Amino acid sequence: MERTLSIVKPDGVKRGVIGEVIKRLEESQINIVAMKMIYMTKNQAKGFYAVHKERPFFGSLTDFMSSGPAVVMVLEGEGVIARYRKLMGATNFEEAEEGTIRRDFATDIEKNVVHGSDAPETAEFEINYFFNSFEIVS
Ligand code: 3AN
Repeated sequence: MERTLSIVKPDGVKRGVIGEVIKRLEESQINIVAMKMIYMTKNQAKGFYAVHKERPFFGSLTDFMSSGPAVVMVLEGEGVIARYRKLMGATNFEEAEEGTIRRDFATDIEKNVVHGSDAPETAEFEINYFFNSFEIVS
């Protein structure tokens, strides 16, 4: 059974699409096994995105991710990493398929509404970054 970390980013929370993201997860029969609202500090955002620390957009990305509340969720199911990434759509919303979350709601390559882990190893790191085992139901 695979797990992945989902984030409704600060732009998604501000624009009122938490419910829309959850609705799409439920419609796709993706199980939510943990969920909470967080407000990351700049340092917490830097730790979360440490893999991108050499990228030119790192400063701006971590400013954005610490600019307001976000909702973090753990999703569970067979092939859930790929299934959730398909629901999200491409990083650049202009290239995302019709009907995906980013195509429908993103306004910017950086402010792209949602995050989803891209592999089992990153999922494990990202889930442990925000949740302890008692916060995840099975
Ligand atoms: P994804 O979230 O689709 O897996 P990553 O992991 O390549 O994309 O990038 C992490 C985050 O960094 C993206 N969600 C987006 O917010 C931001 N980002 C990625 N590429 C760019 C870019 N070229 N310019 C600005 N921000 C970017």
